[in-house]
Order: sequence, then C-alpha cells, then structure tokens
Amino acid sequence: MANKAQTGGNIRNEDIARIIEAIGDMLDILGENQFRVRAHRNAAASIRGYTRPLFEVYDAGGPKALTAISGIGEHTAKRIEQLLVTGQLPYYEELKAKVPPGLIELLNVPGLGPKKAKKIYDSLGIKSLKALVEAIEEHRLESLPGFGRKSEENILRGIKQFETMHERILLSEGYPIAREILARLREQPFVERADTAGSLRRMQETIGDIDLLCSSDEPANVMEFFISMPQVAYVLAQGETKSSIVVTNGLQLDLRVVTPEQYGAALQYFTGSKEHNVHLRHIAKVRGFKINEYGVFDVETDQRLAGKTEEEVYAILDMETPPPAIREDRGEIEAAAERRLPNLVELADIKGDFHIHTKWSDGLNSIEEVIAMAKTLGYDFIVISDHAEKLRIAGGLSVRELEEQLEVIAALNEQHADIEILCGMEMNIDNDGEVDFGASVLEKLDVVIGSIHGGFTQPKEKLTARLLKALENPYINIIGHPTGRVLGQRPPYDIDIQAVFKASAETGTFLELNSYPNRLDLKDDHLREAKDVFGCMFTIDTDAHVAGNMTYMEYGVATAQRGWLTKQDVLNTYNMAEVKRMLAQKRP
Ligand code: DGT
Ligand code: CA
Ligand code: CA
Ligand code: ZN
Repeated sequence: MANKAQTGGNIRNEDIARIIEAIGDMLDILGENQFRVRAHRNAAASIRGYTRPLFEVYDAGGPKALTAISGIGEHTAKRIEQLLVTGQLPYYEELKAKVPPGLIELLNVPGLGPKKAKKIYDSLGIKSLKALVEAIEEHRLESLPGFGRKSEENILRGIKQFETMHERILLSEGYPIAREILARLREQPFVERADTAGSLRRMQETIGDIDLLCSSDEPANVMEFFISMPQVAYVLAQGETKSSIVVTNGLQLDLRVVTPEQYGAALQYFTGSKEHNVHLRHIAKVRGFKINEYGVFDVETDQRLAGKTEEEVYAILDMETPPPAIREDRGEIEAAAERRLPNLVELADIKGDFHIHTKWSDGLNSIEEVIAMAKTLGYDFIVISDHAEKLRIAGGLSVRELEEQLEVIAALNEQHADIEILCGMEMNIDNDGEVDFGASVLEKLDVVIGSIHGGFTQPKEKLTARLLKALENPYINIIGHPTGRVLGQRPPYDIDIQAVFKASAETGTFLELNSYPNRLDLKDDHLREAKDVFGCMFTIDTDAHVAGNMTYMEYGVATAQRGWLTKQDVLNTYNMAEVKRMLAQKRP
C-alpha cells in the first residue's frame, strides 16, 4: 500500500505538469537527449489533460497506478510520487541549479520554447520577463535571426497570458471552499446572515479573490471564529469588521461583517460588478438618493431609506432585483426597471447530461458508475458519449466496440427503470469537416456530438469550414466545446463564430455549453449573442471523464445564467419525450 500523500498531497495536476514540463525544457537547454526531452513534454501534456487529481490516483494505487496514465513511465511516476509525498523534487532542484534563473523565468512564457528563450538570453542578455517586455517594446528581438515582428507579438501575448493566468484563478478553484466556509459561518449562533459576494457570487469564470459577507451584532466573535477555522493556513489581516485569511490550498478569503441593518446594502455593493454599481449609483442620484455600502439615503435630508435587504435597495429605485449572475451592466438594470428580467435557467431544471465519457474510451468510470452518479443528481436521462476510433489518443471506439456498447446500454436500460441511458458518441471533426463514422453507423445512435480536437491554429476560413460542414451533417446534433478555448492555456480558435451561430440555428444543431471549469465554452457573451441574434438552442454538458465531475453542471448552469439563458433555451431541461422529438427533427 502506498504512503498516504502528505505534505505535497494537495499539489494540483497543473502544478505537477508545469514541473515535469520545466524538467523537459531544462533538459533541452542542457543539450540532453531529445527523446528524454519529448518524453517529459508528453507526460506533462497528459497530466494537464487528466481530470482526476494525481494525488487521488496515487493514494488509491501508489506509483503503479500513475504509470497507467498515458505518457507516464516508471521514472516519471517515481518523481511524481516524491513530489506528492514530500512536496519536493530534488532532481528538479538539481537541474534548476544548472540553468541560469533568468532563463528559467523566460521559460514560463507560453509559446516561448527553450531554444528561443536561450537565444534571447544568450544574444541579448535578457534575464527577466520585465527586460523581455522592454526589449520587445524597443523591437530589439527583430534583429535576431529567426525572430520577426510576428514572433515579438506572439511572445508579448504569451507574457500577458502568463500574467493573467497567475493573477486570477478558476471559479472552480475557489467555489467549493467558499461554500464550505459559508456553511460553517451560517451555523454560528452569532451570525445572522452570510453570503458570498464579488465575482464569485456573480459566478464569473475566473475570480481575483474570494469575498464573503456576514451580518452580526457580535463582530468580534465572527472575526475570532473566522481566523480560527481549521481551513486557515495563516492570517493575513485581522480587524474589527474585516479580516483576510489564506486557506490551506493557498487561496485568500476576505470576510466583512456589517450590522443586520446594513446587510442588504453591503451585499449589493460588494457583489458588484463595479460597472453595475456605477450605473445604479447614477440612477439613485437622478432620483435624489445616495447609495453606498451602508444604505440608500435621501441626499437632502440624509435620511436612511433602505438597506436591510438587497430587495429593499432595488425596490426603492423602483426595480426588481437582478440575479447576481447578470449584474454586469449589460441591460439588466433597464430590464429590472421595466420588470422584464429573464427567468434564468436553474440547476434544478436540469434533467440530464449529454456529454459523458466512460472507460470504454478515455473516461475513468464504468457506465454503471456513471448511472449511479446520475441518480444521485436526480437525472431522468444521461447520454454515454465516448470518443470514436479516429481519436486514437483518447481510446476511441471502433464500430465493433460501439455495437457492443449499444448492447450493453440496451441491457442496462432493462435493469434501470428510473433513468434512461442514451447511446451517443463524440465524433471528431477532421480537417475536412468529416467525422469518424458515416450514416449507417450514426443512425444507430440517439445523439451525436461533433467536436474539433486538433488543427487549432489553422486559418479562420479552414476552421470555420470544418465546423460548417459538421453543422450540415444531418446526424450531428450538438457541436461540442465550439470555440475550443482552455482558460489560462489556449485561446479560442479563430473562427467566424457568427457564421457558426447562423448555421446552428438554420440546421437545428444545438451548441454545447461545456461545463468543464477551464472551458465554459460557449462563454457567457457568446451564449447571449447566439440566442438573441441568431435564435440558437443549447445543451449544457459536463464532458465528464470522471463520474464525480458530472457535478460541474453547476458551473455550466451559472455560465448559462450569465448568458441570460432561460429554461426554454436549454435542451437538458425538457423531458425525455420532448428531447427525443427535438433531436429527431434534424435526422433525415
Ligand atoms: P475580482 O475580485 O477581480 O474577480 O472582481 P470583483 O468583482 O469581486 O471585485 P473586487 O473583489 O475588487 O470587489 C468586490 C465588489 O466590490 C465589486 O464587484 C464591486 C464592489 N466594488 C469594489 N470597488 C468598487 C468601486 O470602486 N466602486 C464601486 N461602485 N464598487 C466597487
Ligand atoms: Ca473579488
Ligand atoms: Ca475583494
Ligand atoms: Zn468529450
């Protein structure tokens, strides 16, 4: 049995991948065997794409379990083990000592490989990101052989990406702990009300920090409780009504305490967004009111008019209360004043999930385990949608394997009367817009997803043509993760998105809102445009490769809300008979 991962046990896959990748880069710089260099890069890519935390894999099965992950050999597994158990990797430290620190800093820039980094370092003596930005601004890189205006732009973009990647975290990295701490706060007798605020309450895809708010008549008790919670790693600041802590996974949380009388005004203010608040303040001013985190006041008499609840704050301005997810000053204030706020889709409306992988391809769980999870989520249906054979790296199914899966699913449907299991597949849209299987196979499936998994850097026309061709395929019901972005890692591919929306609406093809927290693709603004301008319809899918990640639906629904989607816009909210009827409409 493996040692329980201790010190380093909560290292994220992304951080492990970054270290393994850095090892490969340093080996490259040191002129080591290219085979070893590539092996490290492959392992890093594989870890990045792996959804289950490696520390869990390791806890369950030791280093041997790690080698089951593609790209991870025995050597790498041992190193990961070392990292997980001790939080240290001496081999990595050793390599770092051989490479100048300035060069290591340059290696952090996405898209700047070791060869180019070394050239910049050696020829121009640039030893930091700051110096690199300056050199680009002065166009000093252009003089280097193999560099030009274009590569300067690319490097600058890489630096920006690196910086934003480190300023903000994914919503999913902060949300669970915020919710956990909120629940603890609400249990305390001296806490009257407590909520999240800021970008986390608005469920923005990335957040700068975690804002919490509570009301109490005993602020000292609240502060004392907050800084003594077991999750606290250290206390950054402790005040009478505001404290900041860092929790064990490195995130910062701020808690403010206000009086019960002020709570609504404070919650409104600290929820933001800033743009929403600025607009609201303007409306208040026109009416002779002043609005701030303490309440709404009459400017002339200074009399306090509202502030105990958020509803009260909006009501005094003659408005309905807009749901936090849409408080971005993008029309919600007008809608609230005209009493035509959208009836946003909610998690409770979701009756199923259209995009789930199992161990038949690159998922981790069996179909039975997926069914069990679906039942705990209260679903009426699920779609098993594994990859097909052309996506070999994802263990895609051959026609024969698919036929076998169809039989297995039919048998499972016999056993489970309370849930319907649909057989779908995720087709890979190739460079010509063709997919793995033709009509004779696809017609056997209940649902077909078409997604792009490669060729991301092709010209706009080519990428768009691939998607348009797939949209015209009468068997493809859903376009998976339509823009291909991966937050902090990969920009969306360059497509004519409006042409895709138009074709989606015309062909009756649903657009996926992929709930995976680093995808959330389509994003909020795109959802709204696709709906309002083109009349598209959507599915909210998790693309879970681990049954536990089917709970990511919550992030998808939040993003749908941010895109102003209602129940009617989302296929997963319809009952099975309606879903089948709507899917059948595209079939020949
Ligand atoms: P973040 O943390 O960057 O993801 O974004 P937020 O929206 O959470 O911003 P944060 O944490 O700086 O402040 C929380 C809320 O407080 C913000 O959404 C609105 C409010 N707020 C902060 N600064 C200002 C300000 O200067 N004016 C107004 N009207 N509201 C502000
Ligand atoms: Ca914030
Ligand atoms: Ca804040
Ligand atoms: Zn998928």
